[in-house]
Amino acid sequence: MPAQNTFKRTLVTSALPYANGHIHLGHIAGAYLPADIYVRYKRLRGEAVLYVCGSDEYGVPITLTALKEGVSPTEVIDRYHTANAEAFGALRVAFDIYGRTSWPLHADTTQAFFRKLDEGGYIEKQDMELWYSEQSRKFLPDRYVKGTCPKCGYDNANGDECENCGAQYAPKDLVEPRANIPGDSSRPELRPSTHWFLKLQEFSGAIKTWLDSHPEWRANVKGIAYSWVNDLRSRCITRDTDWGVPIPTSDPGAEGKRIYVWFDAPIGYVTNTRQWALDRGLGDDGWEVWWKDTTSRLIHFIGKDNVPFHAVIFPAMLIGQGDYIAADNVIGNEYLNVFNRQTGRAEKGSKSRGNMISVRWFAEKFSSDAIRYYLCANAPEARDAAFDWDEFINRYNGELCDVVGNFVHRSLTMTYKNFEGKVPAPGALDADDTALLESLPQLIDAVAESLEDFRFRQALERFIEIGRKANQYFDTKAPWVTRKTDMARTGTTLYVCCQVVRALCTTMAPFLPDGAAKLAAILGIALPAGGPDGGEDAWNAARDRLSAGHSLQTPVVLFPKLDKDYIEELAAKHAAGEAV
Ligand code: B3M
Ligand code: ZN
Repeated sequence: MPAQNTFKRTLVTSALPYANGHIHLGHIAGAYLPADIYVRYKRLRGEAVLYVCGSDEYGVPITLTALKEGVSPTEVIDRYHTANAEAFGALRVAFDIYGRTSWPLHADTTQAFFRKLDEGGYIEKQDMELWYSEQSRKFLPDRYVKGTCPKCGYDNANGDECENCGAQYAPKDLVEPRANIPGDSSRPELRPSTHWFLKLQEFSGAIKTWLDSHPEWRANVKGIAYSWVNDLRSRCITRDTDWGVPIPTSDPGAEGKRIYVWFDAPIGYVTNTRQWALDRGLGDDGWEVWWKDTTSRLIHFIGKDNVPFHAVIFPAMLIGQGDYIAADNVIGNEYLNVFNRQTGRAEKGSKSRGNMISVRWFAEKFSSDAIRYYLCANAPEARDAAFDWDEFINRYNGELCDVVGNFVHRSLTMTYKNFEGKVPAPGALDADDTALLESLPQLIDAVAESLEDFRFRQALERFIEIGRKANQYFDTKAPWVTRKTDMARTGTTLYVCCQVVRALCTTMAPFLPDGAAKLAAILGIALPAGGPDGGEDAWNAARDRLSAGHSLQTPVVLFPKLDKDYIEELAAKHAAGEAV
């Protein structure tokens, strides 16, 4: 068995998506599906796991969307918060709470963080020169100003960072600046403004020690984190805007300014834990054990663009609080691009290209299991992956349906029809029977080992491998032939098959919760969902045997095959930009 950790509870977070648009498949493959699989697995093991997420509702992404649509920021966040919560539900991504950073409780948590850092001497004020639009009469933070990158010459660079080359620079270094507000592309001017800065350099040593203590992290996350930690400097944590958490100070200079969204957003994990504890009647302090007790383990699941915030900046903010635990792992995933059939190449999913596939569009057309299967089998773990319609149907039909689904179905229907709906009594076991039965614990452990290591693609491959072995056995034993001549032999074969089906039921549960629930109902076995309190280890029960005579319910097809024509029809709609 893989070594079980000594922690008493695990707090899992997935990045808080901005409530300014519909989440798409790239989001799911990166920060949500792997986390949900991990949470489901750990809970099956009986471990106490809390899974928090929510909408990120402040900052320029929200106000810019509101301006473009001609509605208020509140209307934007209300619409997308609800839509995205539903989209996660459709894919069975099961958070314990899906909170909101617009909650008053969140302003309270964020301001407490700010004050504590201020008291610790970690916050300073600095005078800056920022772009100001005379036409709109406002400062132009972040994406409100565009221009030419001072490093690479890219002409659509943001106010303080370039998406093309990754450079970060002072806003005043942006070349040929222009306002980026609907109806205003005027040339802005530099004006002085005073802002609050977090002195990140004060945390260099502590962050480095913490990173050094985690050699097991994924290389992509460590690489980015170390590249930051050697060059930490004060970072602006306020903005000229009226959409954000108010700065907790009576300083008149704070007027017209709010806390920067990337300061408050990760604190949303804490707020949402607080709200969850309150909802559960655990009192005002019920959340603290998850964030402050050293027997708790914190794991962040994110996309790679969020690594600096989760592996350097937020950890610094936590260290500055004095009594918080540090994350035990940060699982940063690469990107899920989109394969373009016309060009034969993968391209970045982008709003302007209209090539993104929203969850709400996709989940109306396919089962959660089909979607989860493909996105996990093709997860962008070590490198970018691409959504490809042909691969989607081929892998789902060819692997999940043909290997696991087919084995389960033929085993259960033959048993059901020939043995009065009961697990048959086995006769003497031959070498094939024994080999398959005895290999099961190792095969189940292999899946667990991959899951413990956050290797979700490998875990799913190992799960399919159980189905492959079982199919080979089924074909060798040919029960549809022996049925005509040797019912005793057929009963033994199907007895063995039923045990494999039983093992598959539990091992599929983290990946394919709907299929697992259907199968558990047919087999009449319990698959406890577990939760933040923990419980019994039901994963281990995957190796339990169904006894001879155990009754089955009528088998149903767990994973219906996808139709090629339907896929073509939808691929055409996607190419026409209708999947957003
Ligand atoms: N909303 C960025 C994003 O959606 C941001 C993540 C916040 S996690 C605390 O990629
Ligand atoms: Zn650049």
